Amino acid sequence: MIRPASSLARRAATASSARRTLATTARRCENLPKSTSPIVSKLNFFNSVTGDGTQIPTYRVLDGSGKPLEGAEVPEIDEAFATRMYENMMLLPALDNVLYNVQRQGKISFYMTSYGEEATIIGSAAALDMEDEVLGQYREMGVLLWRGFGLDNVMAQCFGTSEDASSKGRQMPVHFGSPQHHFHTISSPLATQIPQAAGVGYALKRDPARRSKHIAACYFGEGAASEGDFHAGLLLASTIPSPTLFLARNNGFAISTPSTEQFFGDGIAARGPGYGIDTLRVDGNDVLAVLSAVRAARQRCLTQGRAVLVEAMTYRVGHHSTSDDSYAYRSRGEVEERKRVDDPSGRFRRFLEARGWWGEEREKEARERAKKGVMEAFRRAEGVGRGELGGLFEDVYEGEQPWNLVEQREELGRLLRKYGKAWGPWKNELGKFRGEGRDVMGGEGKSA
Ligand SMILES: Cc1ncc(C[n+]2csc(CCOP(=O)(O)OP(=O)(O)O)c2C)c(N)n1
Ligand SMILES: [Mg+2]
Repeated sequence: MIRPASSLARRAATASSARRTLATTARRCENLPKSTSPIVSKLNFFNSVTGDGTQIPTYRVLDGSGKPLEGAEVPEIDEAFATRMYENMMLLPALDNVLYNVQRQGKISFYMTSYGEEATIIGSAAALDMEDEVLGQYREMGVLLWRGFGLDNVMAQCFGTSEDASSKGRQMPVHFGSPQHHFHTISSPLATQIPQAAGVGYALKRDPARRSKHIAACYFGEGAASEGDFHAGLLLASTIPSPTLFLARNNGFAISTPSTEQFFGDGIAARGPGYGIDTLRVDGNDVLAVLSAVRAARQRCLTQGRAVLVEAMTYRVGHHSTSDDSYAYRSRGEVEERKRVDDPSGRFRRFLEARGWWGEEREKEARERAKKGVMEAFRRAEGVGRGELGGLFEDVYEGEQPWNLVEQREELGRLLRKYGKAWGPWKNELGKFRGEGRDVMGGEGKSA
């Protein structure tokens, strides 16, 4: 029987629609909701980012003797840039030597050194744009030095003098901050800078004047990465994409806790892919590898408008801070051995010498210049003194002072009138302030 053409077409259409329905059902059976995960029939647990159980590799340019590895691409640097990096790496320990001892003499209350981490800090600072927003943890003074903050500002902050541009002498030492240098003020509670950085990165992306030009660069230790804020920050930057570079300084310790007790997985880098974040592990004692890694990571942040995680592997040679004696939990031998086998400055110096960019004469001259500059700044800061005591209550809020601060200021005044001259430690402290606290005590500081 010959069917009319229209009926044939109808049947063909019905058959094709049935095929489509079948195919859709089959796809639904194979695939998972909201996922394109391939289906497998083998039960296979996994616990490795690399897929084959090996550790995430570490990117390196220079070997231990400062020679480029075979096949390694030496980043583009000229003599002036390279020697500037080296001189900044040299300035850090010159400052650390003096400020550590100054704290020991009781002239400042606290200090933290960067010994051993010079390559991570200076290499990354040199890779950033001077106007990238930096959110540090506390061991990143070198970023400010690289940006031209200057020794006088370092000393003013650590001594808490009236010239302290970071916080008018009202913060703990090493809690630097400088809007002019795009360096957000350090805060002591660990990891708070990490979600803040995701927000700063997002603000940069929303600002037409800075979009695709600047990134937020966030430094933190591997210890801080155990805080909830680390996870909050990375998730935030991953789901609300922003040009944020997360730079983990894995220096082996969170005060006395060795990194072996801080995580069971493959360091901090292993966590990046969990958040869908491009990640790289770099030898943090190889300044050229850090320079290349951070330059590339920064570029990736800008072109993709997304976060990147870099884990720099290094070693904290100094004690955690002046409140710590690390020989209570690690041997002197271990520290000496690390210094001997891998001194980041020595490694870079050998590279510079091989290029004919550095030598004994320049080394001596630069060392003397660094030491002299630090000593001069130290002596200057020692003579400056603090601002008015009442400044303690200012600038927290704009406009009228809230009632609770007014009450606290009055209470301090009452206590100082009573004990300020009678109790040695307070008398001593008051003497350091301009006006010796009279602005808070009122009148002549008579006893109550
Ligand atoms: C929320 C919070 N918990 C604890 C501390 C005390 N604390 C200060 S530094 C530190 C160790 C941090 O180690 P890491 O992040 O690895 O940085 P590193 O000192 O090694 O540079 C701890 C536990 C703190 N400041 N804030
Ligand atoms: Mg650490």
